[in-house]
Amino acid sequence: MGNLNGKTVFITGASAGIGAATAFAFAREGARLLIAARRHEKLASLAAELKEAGAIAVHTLVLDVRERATVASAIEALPTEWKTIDVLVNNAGLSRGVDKVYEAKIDDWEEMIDTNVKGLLYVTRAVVPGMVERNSGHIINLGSTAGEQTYPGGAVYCASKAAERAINDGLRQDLLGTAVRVTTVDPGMVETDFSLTRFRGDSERAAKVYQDVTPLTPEDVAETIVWTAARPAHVNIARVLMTSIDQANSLLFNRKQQVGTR
Ligand code: 8X3
Repeated sequence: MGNLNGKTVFITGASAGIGAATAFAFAREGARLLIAARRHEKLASLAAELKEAGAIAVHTLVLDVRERATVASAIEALPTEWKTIDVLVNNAGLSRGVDKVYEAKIDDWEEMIDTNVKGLLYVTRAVVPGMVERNSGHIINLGSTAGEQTYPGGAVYCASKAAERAINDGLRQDLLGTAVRVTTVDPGMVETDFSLTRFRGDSERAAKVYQDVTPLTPEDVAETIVWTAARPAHVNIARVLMTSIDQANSLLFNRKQQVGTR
């Protein structure tokens, strides 16, 4: 698919879910992978598997995107051969809780906004100047159907994804006149640890989210991400909004053949 062979792809939140699936999808294209996440052990085992899957080289970066100073210094300190980033996949993100705004834990808000909005910005700020200088590159942000339509209990998570969409659109305008591309890939329900994280390890509650419905898989999203990156250099896919066949939008699902809300 396109010529991604030998391209350096930087993926945040790469240790699991969509991030890990995206790393494998780029590995199969013969990319060089710079994988970042908070958990070192996960990254180390993933690195070996990615090489087996076809990655030309893999470099791991233990990184919490919420740490502004560390993000800047870690990217600045990358070995020379990893400094030329061709594709940045801003995937790190999470949700916490489904509480009503007037009852929610403020720490949950901080974590979502710090990761999904500020973290994405910190990484973007550190990586994009090099792309502009080289007049080459592609930023692919992970948005969500949640950024397009808010659902009950999701106000702050949805707000963080609406912010991602605004940043994506603003960045594309800021980069007009350069050859740097900007894309947001906005999936609906994807079966990952997303709900387990949202419900802080309550697996029964998390499983209910995917009950009687066929969600997207991380691989579905990963393939779409790689497809956007593999378009010819003059083609910028601005946005891909994608759901499984059992989801119409943020609010409407087909569960057990009965159309209903979340
Ligand atoms: C994840 C989609 O609807 O579960 O971004 O919030 S949803």
